[in-house]
Amino acid sequence: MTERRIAGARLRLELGDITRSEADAIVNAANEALVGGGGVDGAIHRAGGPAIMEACRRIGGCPTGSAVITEGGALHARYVIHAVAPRYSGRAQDAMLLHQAYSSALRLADEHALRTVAFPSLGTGAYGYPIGEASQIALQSVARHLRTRTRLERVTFVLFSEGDLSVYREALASLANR
Ligand code: AR6
Repeated sequence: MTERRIAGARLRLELGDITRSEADAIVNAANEALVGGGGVDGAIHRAGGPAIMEACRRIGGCPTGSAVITEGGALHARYVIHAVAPRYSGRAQDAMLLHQAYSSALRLADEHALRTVAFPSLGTGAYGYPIGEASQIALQSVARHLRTRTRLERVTFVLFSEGDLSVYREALASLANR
């Protein structure tokens, strides 16, 4: 576990399975149709049960770079925040859309007065975002949010492999103080 304090809150990195997180909300790497899929999305729906998919169906969809919130079903987390990263294309807009996916999720967490939220590495699985660049965008987006007026006390990235964790550790170490 690695941690850094940012404006009184904690930004933490850990290795594990996000479905077991005890945060108030876990973030899902969803698709625009909110229909479920593989990766972390599949794992969250399997662990959380059908109520989450029913809520997604009622919402109907979520454009790339935005996020929606549902109940957490059978998960320990009270909520799931479904955020949609871009499919990596190599174009300049990818970075902006990935940043927006993180900031939309964080805004929803604040709107629901949540204190703790856990993220996976959005976009770096099926959607192909190179993890070196994605990890910097992810941590910068969270750090920027924590420096605003926020109720969040802890944001945790739950990384799924030692390799991913070490990339995020490097990005955290090089995160500027302001
Ligand atoms: N806990 C934490 N991280 C996980 C877990 C888990 N249980 N399982 C996988 N990861 P991906 P994307 C990591 O593909 O790239 C889905 O089909 C994984 O190793 O889940 O945003 C959706 O329905 C990787 O580092 O999300 C969409 O269609 C990271 O989570 C599409 O994939 C993200 O990989 C979204 O693709």
